Amino acid sequence: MALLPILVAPNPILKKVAKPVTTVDDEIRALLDDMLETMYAAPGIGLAAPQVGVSKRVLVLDISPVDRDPEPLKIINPEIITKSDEIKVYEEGCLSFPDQFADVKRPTEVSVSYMDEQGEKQVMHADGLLSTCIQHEIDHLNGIVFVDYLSSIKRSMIMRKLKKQQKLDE
Ligand code: K1U
Ligand code: ZN
Repeated sequence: MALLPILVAPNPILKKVAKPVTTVDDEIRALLDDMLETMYAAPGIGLAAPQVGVSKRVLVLDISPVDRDPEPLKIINPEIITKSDEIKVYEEGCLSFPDQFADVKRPTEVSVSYMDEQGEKQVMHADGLLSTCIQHEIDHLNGIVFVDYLSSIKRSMIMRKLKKQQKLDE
């Protein structure tokens, strides 16, 4: 297993539409394991492959509380098949936008089809934080980041803060 570097915005890979996985093989399973290790170390509750520079439709999640057993989810080629009409607001963060948070409106519940690490088709129904997180991660696979939902003023403020921080880190 390996810790992978997480890309920070602005980075063109974060704006690309990721490619579907055609074969679930050991390379994809190793990527999923490395992504989970990277997510736990960050720490985060989700991570999409483009965030580690891999433009493939792969993501990992674990929303279990820190004092409980881990409940990792490894998700390949996810597709949202139903969305609730009800919308909720959640203050989101993103590992590619360190220390930046903003309210984002999304459907309260979604159903998602995907392949697991054995290449078996699965369907999950998600509500609460799992719903927010999986929608956020699927957005990453489509080149969409949470600041895309904000007003241009709020987005510019966040991008300015990130660039300032990156200069200080250089
Ligand atoms: O995609 C990412 O960058 C991961 C992101 C997922 C996410 C968080 C909140 C709402 C939607 C999607 C994160 O994990 S940010 C870090 C975070 O939220 C967190 C970190 C440690 C403990 C609990 C939460
Ligand atoms: Zn993110």
